[in-house]
Amino acid sequence: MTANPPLLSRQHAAPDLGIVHIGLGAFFRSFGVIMIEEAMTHAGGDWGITGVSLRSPDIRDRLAPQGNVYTAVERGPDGASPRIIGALRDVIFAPENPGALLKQLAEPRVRIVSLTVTEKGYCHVPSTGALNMGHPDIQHDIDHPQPRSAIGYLVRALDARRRAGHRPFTVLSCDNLPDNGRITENAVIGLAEAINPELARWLISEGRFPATMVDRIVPATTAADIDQLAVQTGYRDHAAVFHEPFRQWVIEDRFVDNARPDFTHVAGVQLVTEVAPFELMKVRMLNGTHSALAYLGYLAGHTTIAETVYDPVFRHYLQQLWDHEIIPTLSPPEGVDLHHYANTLLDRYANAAIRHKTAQIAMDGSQKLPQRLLGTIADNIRAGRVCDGLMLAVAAWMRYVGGIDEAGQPIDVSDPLAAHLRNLSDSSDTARGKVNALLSVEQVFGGDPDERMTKGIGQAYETLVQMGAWRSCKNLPENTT
Ligand code: CS2
Repeated sequence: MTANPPLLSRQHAAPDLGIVHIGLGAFFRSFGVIMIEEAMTHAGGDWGITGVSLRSPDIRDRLAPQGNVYTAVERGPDGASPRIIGALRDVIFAPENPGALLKQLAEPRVRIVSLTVTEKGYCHVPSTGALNMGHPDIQHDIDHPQPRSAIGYLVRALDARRRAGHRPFTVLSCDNLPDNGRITENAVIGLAEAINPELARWLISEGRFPATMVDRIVPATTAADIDQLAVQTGYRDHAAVFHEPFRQWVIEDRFVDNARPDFTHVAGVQLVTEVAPFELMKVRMLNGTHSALAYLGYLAGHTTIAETVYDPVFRHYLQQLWDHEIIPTLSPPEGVDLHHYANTLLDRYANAAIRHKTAQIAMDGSQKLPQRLLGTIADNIRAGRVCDGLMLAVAAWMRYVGGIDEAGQPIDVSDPLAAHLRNLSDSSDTARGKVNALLSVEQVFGGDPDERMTKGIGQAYETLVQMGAWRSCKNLPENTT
């Protein structure tokens, strides 16, 4: 790999360290790093970022030869605009040197530790939100001072700060989980209690875990993206990211000692006292329909979300979901018109410059379904509303995790429960048998799935088997509730 010094280089000296970010994927490099950099440009402050990868050295190896500078390319319907980002100072691959990461996290100048570790990174039970004490990484982290999980790093580093008489850092979850602040707080305090109850007490009184809602569509970078950028700019950026123009970051303004970047002049950031209505809106309206389109679109042979919504059958299905099955379950955040929000989402999905793969969104469904689809279904059932479209989406997930597509080809299912889900699906030859087996997964569906849900998903699954995803959507009765 060659660095390209004159073209791809830091325009200013790297800012001093203020934030450690765990889970340095394409999303945070397209989102938080950019907005934090803008905050420093407008208002100053030492909020330089150390990025951390827990699972692979790949991004560290791509960024290091470039001095941790990278290009973020905004792709809109009218073209692509690249921009060089310099707020990242350093990248640590944690398993290589856990001690170095713990040391950095314990430094008092680190005032915020932000996280994008995906749903499964919280080691919680998706159907309840509680820390999964039986999770192998949590078990490991209780017994070993050098952690494996993000939660383990937070707890050990917070303990080091407490022992040294320092203030805790704010833990800022930026994952798509409703009440992500509370889930993070439960996980951190749950593990702290198992390690040292005194630490847990300190965190209950001094720790801060603000909730956030994050939103920007960022597909995984491909080799073709990097080639295309090289043609446009004349340099090869091995860590480039490609994102849509839209961005929204709603943050609960509750930081340790009020220490945070000044976001006053940063477009798309809202500091609020209550994130929950924004998060529920986003997780159900955006992520819920994303998952529905991912499973159904994939089964129907569509590769990207844009392709799926260009298909009139899926576009109609999507509109039905919003109008009749999702919006009726929500209370809009102040000043937001949910139908207008849905129109904006449709424009974003239809942005063909963003090749967001259905297979990418389909990943980790067992961790995503409860907050994206199942809560909405439960609310509809409680209110006596029909929600056949959402049931069809869950049935499509069940088809997907069964591992064979409509043409009889294998599906590469990526999910922490993939093997278990496949076994359950294979445990019966009948549609109903498969559905019932999958509904027994407590982590996803809770203890006792509602009878109407069982029936609805069962019927939807049979329809999917008989007529395939496209015709199942086409034949879905108009929802008039
Ligand atoms: C997507 C999200 O991959 C997925 O599951 O639904 O990454 C989605 O693109 C973002 O949440 C948009 O903000």
